Order: sequence, then structure tokens, then C-alpha cells
Amino acid sequence: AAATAPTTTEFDFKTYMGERAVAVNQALDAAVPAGEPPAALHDAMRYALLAGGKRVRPALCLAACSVAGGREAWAMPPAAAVEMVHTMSLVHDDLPCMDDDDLRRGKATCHVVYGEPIAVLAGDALLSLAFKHMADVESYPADVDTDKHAARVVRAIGELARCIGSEGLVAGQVVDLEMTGSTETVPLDRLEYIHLHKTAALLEASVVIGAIIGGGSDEQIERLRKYARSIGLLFQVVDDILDVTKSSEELGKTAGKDLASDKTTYPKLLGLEKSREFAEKLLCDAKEQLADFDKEKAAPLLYLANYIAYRQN
Ligand code: GRG
Repeated sequence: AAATAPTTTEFDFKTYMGERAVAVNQALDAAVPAGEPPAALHDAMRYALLAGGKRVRPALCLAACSVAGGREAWAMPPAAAVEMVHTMSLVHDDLPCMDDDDLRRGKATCHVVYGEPIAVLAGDALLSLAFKHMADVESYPADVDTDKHAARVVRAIGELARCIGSEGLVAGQVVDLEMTGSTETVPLDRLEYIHLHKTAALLEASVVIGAIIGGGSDEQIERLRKYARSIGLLFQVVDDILDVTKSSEELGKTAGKDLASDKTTYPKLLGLEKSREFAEKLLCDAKEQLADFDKEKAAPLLYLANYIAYRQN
């Protein structure tokens, strides 16, 4: 993508995201019991969940609900649920048996603070809580047709389960782990498989669930699914480009760390220019899917795509 984002005064994206993050944080805070036994488990869940994070997935879910014709508040339970799933995937990803990371969101990782067994179980409990939270009849909005809403919730739960399971996020993590430590260059189709499953699948679930809860038509839901897949892949391509360009800047050289490291990235397979062109294409594809929606309601999704494309870290 280009180095600078298009400027406009039509939509205040920063304020939009800030307000959504506050609302989502409140929902997450209320969803996990504080001080209830087993204290270590609930503390660990809250520690991981309330540690910050950009809350991109909940914002996508809320925005998709609105663009599909629903009231944004209808999607708050699933928006909180996708963040619970995202957080548990980070907790497990950081474990010594996976990426073995000590820092996450600027803080010590969950297993460093609470120990490995509790970190594994806090992840399990967050995954379970996500589905409980979505299914909870108590959280149904007052202004919906209960039967219609219940059918949408069931469909959304199925969508989330499919996107994160052995055909989705978990599959992406497994194939990624299989590649780790290998000296072989990962072929492009395998790299794309990893990113589409490990990263794009949960972004897809976030958007599609929001659209289902918002009462979108099947055609609208599928268009938004395509939008989400494009921004999911875009997220990783941009990540790879930033890895190279940032480390080049740091080193004051033309070749960055990532071009020399073992990790396969888009710049390594395609070169920097072709990677940038690919990112541009993905951004265009994503925006194309929004063309037939109400312009004002689609603005957050448009800006979220731009944000993913033009972010600097
Ligand atoms: C989901 C059942 C289940 C198990 C998890 C460990 C594992 C299986 C998967 C790992 C998935 C993983 C770590 C994917 C990377 C996702 C990603 C792009 C993280 C960064 O997202 P940001 O930038 O982070 O939105 P913040 O901190 O802002 O939320």
C-alpha cells in the first residue's frame, strides 16, 4: 500500500475506534467475574482480556452489524466474544510450546505471570465463555424479534466455531508450526493458506457474525465475507512489508532483517514492490465489496480497511 493514507474530514476514525474500544472494554470487564473462585483462573482471564489491544475484531463486528441494517448494540455480545477468542489465541500462541513469548501488548505474557497450567486453562475458559456469552438469552437486545434473533445467534455461533476450528484458525496455526524451524522456503500458496486461516479467519468471523446479527441478506453476508478475507490477508502482507521496511530503517540499509531471516514473508517471495502492489490490490478488492452498501454506514469498514493498509506498526 502507499506510504500515506488518504486524508478526509468526512469520518473521524480515531474517535470511532476509541469509543468502540471503551464500550467493548466495559462489556468484557462485566463478562468475566472478578474475585470469584478459582481466583487465579479468573484473574488470569481478566489479565489477558483487559490488557489493551486495538479491539479491531469487535469494531469490525459492530460495523458489519450496522452496515447490514441492524442496530450496532445488537452486536455487542458477539463483538465481545470474538475478542475473547482472539485473546485466548494469543495466550496459547505465547506459550513455551508454541511461540514462547514473554511480552504481549507491552506486558508480561499470561503464562509468565500465572504459570503455564493456568494460562492454558484461562485460554480454554475464555473460549468457552465466548460461546456462553453469545448464547446468553439475558443479553438479547430488547428491541428485536426474539425468535428471529435466536435463529441469527445460532447461525453466528456456528460461523464462529467453523472459522476458528480445525478448518480455520487452529489449522492455520498447525501449518505455521509445521513450517517453523524448517530451512525450506514456504511456497506462496502455503504462506497464503497460513495467513487466510491464522489471521483472516477470525476477521472473517467477526464481520460475518456482525452481518448475520444485523439481519443482512445472504448476498450481503457473502460480500462482507469477501471484504473480510481481503483485509485479513492485507493485514499480514502489510505486516511483512513493515517488518522489512522498519528493520531497513533501523539498520540504515536497503535490505531489512526479514529478507535475511529464515521466516518466509511476502517481500521474500515476491520482492518489496510486488508485495506493495499485492497489498494495493487487496485493499481495492476489499473496498469493491462495500460499493453497494449505504455509504455512511459503510464508512467504518472502509476506514478499517485503510487503517490496516496504511498503519505504521
Ligand atoms: C482459537 C481454539 C483456538 C486456538 C488457538 C494458538 C492458536 C490456536 C492460534 C494462534 C493464532 C494467532 C496468534 C494469530 C495471529 C493473529 C494476529 C494477527 C495478532 C495480532 O492482532 P492485533 O494486531 O493485536 O489485532 P491486538 O493486540 O491489537 O489485539
